[in-house]
Amino acid sequence: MLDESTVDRLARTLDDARLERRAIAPLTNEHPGLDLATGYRIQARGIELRRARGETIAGWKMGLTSEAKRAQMNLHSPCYGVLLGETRLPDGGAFEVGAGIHPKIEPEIAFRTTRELRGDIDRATALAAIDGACAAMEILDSRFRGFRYFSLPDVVADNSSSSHYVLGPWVDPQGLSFAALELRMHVDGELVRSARGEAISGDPILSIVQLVGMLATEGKSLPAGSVVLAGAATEAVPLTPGLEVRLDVDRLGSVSLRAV
Ligand code: OOG
Ligand code: MG
Repeated sequence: MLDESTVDRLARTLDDARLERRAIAPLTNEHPGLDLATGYRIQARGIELRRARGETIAGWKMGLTSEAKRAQMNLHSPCYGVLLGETRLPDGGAFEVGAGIHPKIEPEIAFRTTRELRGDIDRATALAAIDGACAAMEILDSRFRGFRYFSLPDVVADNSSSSHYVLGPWVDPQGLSFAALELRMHVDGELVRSARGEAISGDPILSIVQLVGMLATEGKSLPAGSVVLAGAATEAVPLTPGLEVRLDVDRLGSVSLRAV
């Protein structure tokens, strides 16, 4: 366990790296004993720094909820990060690659909650608490060199590599079998990634259940009105200027973004 002043210093180091678009060494180089709980404390401190500058919490992202992502990152358990409303890009809009360090994009499904969720909940409770689902893409960016082979506490401290996200139009979720929906991500019109919803936590709704359980261990709840990214269904794709990326999800529709 690190003391508060070290947690604060590491959160500021990551915040500066993000603002200055500069990759840094993993925190575990300097602090090999950094554990997951401390990673979440550094994440929370980093979010406090951003809120103090006027950014707002729009929701949460689950990460490493699919086997494809766990294999790509060589990390073996799910994690979460906070979504700041200011990092949402408009559907069909542009993302400036130079505003990041080494950004990647990945296909996701997002949910919107209508009531507070707390503690040990089941799938039916999570489903009953959402009023919208949509096709979504997350832009990840790691503040660590190489974007690879770092530890879970490092990733968590870095807000689970959150950079930006884009949401398609909200759809009524009731009656949909999210596990069966096919996600297809196209780059410049060519299909580059595809998977069924079941790749995400066995069922994307279970990502909400997991998130609520993880928040509960810290005595926190998932507030009403939260956006939840369920985690990528496939490996992420590196973004370079000029790429047009579109995700189509059965029954949910499409979402797109241009890298500039
Ligand atoms: C960690 C974040 C993973 C997802 O959807 O699996 C994530 C990373 O890949 O750097 O957002
Ligand atoms: Mg993601």
